[in-house]
This record gives sequence, C-alpha cells and structure tokens, in this order.
Amino acid sequence: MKTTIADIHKRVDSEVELMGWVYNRRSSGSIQFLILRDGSGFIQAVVAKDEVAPEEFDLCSSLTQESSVKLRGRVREDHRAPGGYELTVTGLDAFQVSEEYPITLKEHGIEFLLDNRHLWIRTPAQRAILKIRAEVIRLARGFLDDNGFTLVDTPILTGAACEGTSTLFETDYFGETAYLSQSGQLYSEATIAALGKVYCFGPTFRAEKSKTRRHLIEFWMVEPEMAFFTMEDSNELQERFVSHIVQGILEGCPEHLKELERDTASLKKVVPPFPRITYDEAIDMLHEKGFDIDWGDDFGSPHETALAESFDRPVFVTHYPTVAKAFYMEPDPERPEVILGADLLAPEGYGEIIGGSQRIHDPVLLEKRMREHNLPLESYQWYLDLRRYGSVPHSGFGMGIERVVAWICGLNHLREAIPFARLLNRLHP
Ligand code: NSS
Repeated sequence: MKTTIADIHKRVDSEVELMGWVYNRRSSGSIQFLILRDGSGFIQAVVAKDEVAPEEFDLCSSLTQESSVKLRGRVREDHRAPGGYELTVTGLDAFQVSEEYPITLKEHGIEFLLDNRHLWIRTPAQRAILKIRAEVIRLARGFLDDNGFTLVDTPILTGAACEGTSTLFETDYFGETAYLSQSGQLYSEATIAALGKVYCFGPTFRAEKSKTRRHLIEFWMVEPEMAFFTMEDSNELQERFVSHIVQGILEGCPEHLKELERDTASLKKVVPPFPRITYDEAIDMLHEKGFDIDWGDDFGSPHETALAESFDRPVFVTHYPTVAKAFYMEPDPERPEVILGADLLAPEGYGEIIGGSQRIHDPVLLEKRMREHNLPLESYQWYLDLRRYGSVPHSGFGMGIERVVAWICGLNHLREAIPFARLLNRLHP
C-alpha cells in the first residue's frame, strides 16, 4: 500500500510502499540504515542483508545522498526512533542514484547557497521556513475570510504608481508603458464600494536600488482595505490580525520552530493591545538614544530597531510627517503636517511589518496632493472617480509576508523567507 511518512502511524505492522529521497545512509556490515525523506517527514529504514534480494542489497550500498527511491517494507512502532516509527525494508528500487550532492553538512557561504537555492530548499531548516511561510499565509487569509472580508485579485500590470515613482519596474504594453504592481491598494480602494471590506494578496514589485536585509525586489503582500474605518479602527484590526498569525504558528508549527531553534518566549507575548507611540514621541526617543535625526525624516532600519527595543511586542508608530509619506494618506485635520497613518514595527530588530493609513476621501485635497507629488493626473482619473461617486472615509494596510516570516522564524535576512528571492544582484535560479 502506497503511503507517506506523515501517514505512517496509520499503517503500523502492515506492508507499505514509500517513495522519497535518501537523506543519509550508514552501513554496519550486513545492515544498512537509510534516513528517507519524502516531503512530509523523515523516517529511518533498516535494510538487512537477509531480508532483501542480493541485488537490492547491492543497490542500497550504492545509494548516495538525495538518490530517489521506492522502498517496500513493514512499519514498526519504535519509541527510540526519531518520529516514533521505523521501516523494516523488504524490497527497494531506485528512480535515480544521485550525483554527488553539492550541499553537505559542512558550512557553506551564502552566495554558494543562493546559487544552489533550488537544492538548498531541501534542507531541514529551509523546509521548516517554507512550511511556516505557507501557514502564515493560510492564517492571514483565514482570519480575513472569517471576519467579513472578500478576496479581490488586483492587477499585476498597472498603468499608475502607488508607492512613489522611484521603484517602478517598467515594461512595454503594446506601445504603452505598463508598471509591475507595487501594491494592489488603489484597486482595493475601488472594490470597497462594491464589497465593504476586501483584501488583495499577491506578489508586488519594487526596484529597490539598495541592498538591505529587509528589502526584496519581489515580495508578497496582503492588503486589507475597509470602508468606514478610521486609522484607529484599522490599528485595532491589525493587532488582532498579527497576534492571530503569531499565536497560530506557535500552536500549529512547534516542530518547525524547534528545527529553527527559535526562542518562542518573545512570540508568546504577541497579544493585543500593542503599544502606540506618535512619530513625535519616536523622535524624542531616538534623540535620547543618541540618534542624529530631524523631524520630517523617515525612519531607516537602525531607527526602527532602536524604537522597537523599548517594547516587548510590536509597536505602532502613528502620525508621521505628511512630507515623508505617500500621496493618498489622510492628513490629521487638527494638525495637517502629520498623517492619520501608522507603521507597525516588530520586536527583536525585525523592523516594519505593516504600513497603513486612513485614505484621503476629499477629491479636491486628493488632487492637490497628487499634483504636489508630480503624478500624471490623466492616469489616475479612475482613482479620483472613487472620490466623486460616493466617497467615504476608509482605511487599509499592507503586511509584507516575508517580513513576518523572517520575524517569526528568527531569520536575519529576508532572502530565506521566500522560496526564490529576487535581490538586487540576483535573478537566478
Ligand atoms: O510601502 S508600504 O509601507 N505600504 C504600501 O505598499 C501600502 N500601499 C499598503 C496598503 O496600505 N495597502 O509596504 C507595506 C509593507 C511594509 O510594511 C513591508 O512589510 C512590506 O510591505 N515591504 C517590503 N517587503 C519586502 N521587500 C520590500 N522591498 C518591501 N517594501 C515593503
């Protein structure tokens, strides 16, 4: 009976067929021990000379790491075995005996590993990260689906910028210029008038010219947008959303966090309410910590790390200077030099995981802000229409999946938080 390692507990004492890759092989004369992995888990398989045909035993002796095989055998429960089960092999075939595998247990340099990313992803730590990433996405979508949000798929090829023109990827669109989407937000804003609460989730692209640990060229973002939400309504939603994801990972992925040796005590503290500080307070804190920064400057990674150090859970920084932020953010009516928006900074030095704001809903002010940002108004007429036909106060935010995965997994660079990272100097593999 064909089965998988994850399902092996259902087949104790019966004959099964397992397919997978050889992770390790050791031999002690008439017995060989294979560690087999099949994507669902790992299991030890014991191949005894007197239990298999002579040519099968010889084939087993030739198996190298990563050889792909089919094993037949009996499942035994064994509390000493990692995973609790062992396979007593009665027959084996090889799909392919692997060439010498370039990734060994010794330490490799990061450029070598990135060149071999297509192979590197097979290693236990990388596998744990990919599992956690998939679960972060499932939890994020599940939370929104269960809280009255409708998924909308926004276009990847767009005619207008959302997050400034300096990081746009251009491509020819039958003689017109198209840009790869930096964010689905502007389109999500259109769909709230049809659906109330929506989210888009997909890849976004930014031609980030600087090399940092926190920036990818292609990253995935989940972007909820809510009609009739103020900034504070949005912040309350964000703290519930983020803690749902973190607590869900702690509950659902303990073995993957263990594989990554992640200290989970700090993650357990990620429950609402999250602290809130204003940009002004943040500037004072940075001055006290010795930073040379002026009111009006946006924060870089060192500032975010220093601010978050003072808190044991994510912290909202609200009311940034209008000049430092995107054209669509609603200025505070009491103090128009700051906006009704917030960035959420993760603890432990992982930096900004969410950027969000209330949106300008007055058409005259929106058009004025667009002119100040030198945006080509003809490309945004449809967006201005949203303020002409039943404009309402509304808010939304974007959460970068890789930033959250890096934080939860305790990774020091975003390049391991996505299967195949696109970096400033890397398009392959
Ligand atoms: O530029 S953001 O701060 N905001 C937006 O794109 C809004 N249009 C979102 C919205 O309100 N719907 O980016 C949001 C998040 C940010 O907090 C990071 O977590 C992530 O997207 N982000 C990135 N992750 C990886 N690499 C890069 N280059 C990157 N840029 C932003």
